[in-house]
Amino acid sequence: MTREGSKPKRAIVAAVQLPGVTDLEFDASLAELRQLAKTLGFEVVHRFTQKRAGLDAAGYFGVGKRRELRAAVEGGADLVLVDHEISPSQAHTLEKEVGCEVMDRTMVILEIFHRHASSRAARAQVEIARLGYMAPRLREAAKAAGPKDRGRSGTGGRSGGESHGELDRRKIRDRIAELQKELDAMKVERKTQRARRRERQGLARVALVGYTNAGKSTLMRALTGSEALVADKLFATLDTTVRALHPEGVPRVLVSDTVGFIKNLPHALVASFKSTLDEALEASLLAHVVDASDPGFERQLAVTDEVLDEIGATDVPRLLVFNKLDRAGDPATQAALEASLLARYPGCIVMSARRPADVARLRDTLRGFFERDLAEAELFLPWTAQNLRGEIFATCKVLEERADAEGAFLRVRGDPQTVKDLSERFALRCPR
Ligand SMILES: Nc1nc2c(ncn2[C@@H]2O[C@H](COP(=O)(O)OP(=O)(O)O)[C@@H](O)[C@H]2O)c(=O)[nH]1
Ligand SMILES: [Mg+2]
Repeated sequence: MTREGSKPKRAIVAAVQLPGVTDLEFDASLAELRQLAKTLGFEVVHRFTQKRAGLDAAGYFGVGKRRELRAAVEGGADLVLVDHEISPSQAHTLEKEVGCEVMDRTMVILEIFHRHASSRAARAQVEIARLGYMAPRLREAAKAAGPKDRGRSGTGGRSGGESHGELDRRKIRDRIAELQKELDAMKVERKTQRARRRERQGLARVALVGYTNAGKSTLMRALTGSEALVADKLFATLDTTVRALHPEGVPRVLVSDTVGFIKNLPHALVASFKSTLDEALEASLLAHVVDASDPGFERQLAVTDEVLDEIGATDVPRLLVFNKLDRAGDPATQAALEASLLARYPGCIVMSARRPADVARLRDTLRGFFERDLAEAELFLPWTAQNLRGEIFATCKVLEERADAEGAFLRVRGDPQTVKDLSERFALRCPR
């Protein structure tokens, strides 16, 4: 329903500020929702807030405020994003009164996870969360619409029919049970997956991980330069962006942008969030991007590390990238922060995505990581075995080629295992 068309949907981010919530927390949460909206390709046109002692039971905002919101929507918006999880009846009332689709925070996050779920397990896990979210909403839609009517359009009461409320609920229960069974069965497959992962270790892949708003997508664009997506079948991803480091070198380094960590993640979505991080396990290097200008960055860093360990990424090397240094105060403050980060996190990078020289430094570091492990060798390919030429060119970079009466000499560079295998098969002279 929220797929990007030619024109982005215009969204209003809206929230009630409850008494216990400080301005700082409130603003941070809304800023995060705004960022999530951008992730989905929406254009955020307006921010709409109200201080209240509690959420209005009928329609989230108070009656007067709902009228104001309607005016704001009529001023030019296609949907309203609410920064709480609201009840189905609150959503229903709001949609009716403001005159456009309403998505709550949970719905927004589910949509992002849905787009990022690349493995079969992740897709099943996200679908379970979606169904769990939808079940009470269908019930509500059935109640509100009466027996003959259709459910509300927004969150997906899709099937018609007389007793669809009851029927759909049973279908949802069955489907969740079915998916759960599939997930259990997949656990058995984990071993094969791990083997497959090892197989791919020869490939140079970096996954950008970290909190939403840390600057992952910005860095991805800056590092890869081109807008062209790499259709890498080995990644088997659907919506995730995979691009090659630009300009390309040897080996070709692929960068992928993973789903961001969310500060305000509803508990029911934790499992599906972790499952969408699966793709990080396929990388040979995790570039952990941290917003150094965020006062809470240390806690975020710790949480990210914890979750990466939990999903089994313990043995994937990590590079800590502290970003947004330019936002961390005046030049003296920035310099002090940089020095302290370098001292506390040896080997880390401190940078700003806004500074091209910093981006170039990051690119070199990433490249260096993969070049470090390359091996070189000279192969001899007799004229009688020219049919194997294609294989060599496909697995290695051929640096130099010369020929004599018996065959061709190829100087190649590639990952050590490939080069070793080739060296054993083609009478060679290995340097060193
Ligand atoms: N000042 C500053 N802003 C940045 C930097 N990197 C990213 N941003 C901004 O931070 C916001 C979030 O960036 P984005 O790449 O979408 O974050 P993601 O959620 O991690 O993908 C955007 O408005 C970026 O323009 C940086 O180094 N300095
Ligand atoms: Mg992003």
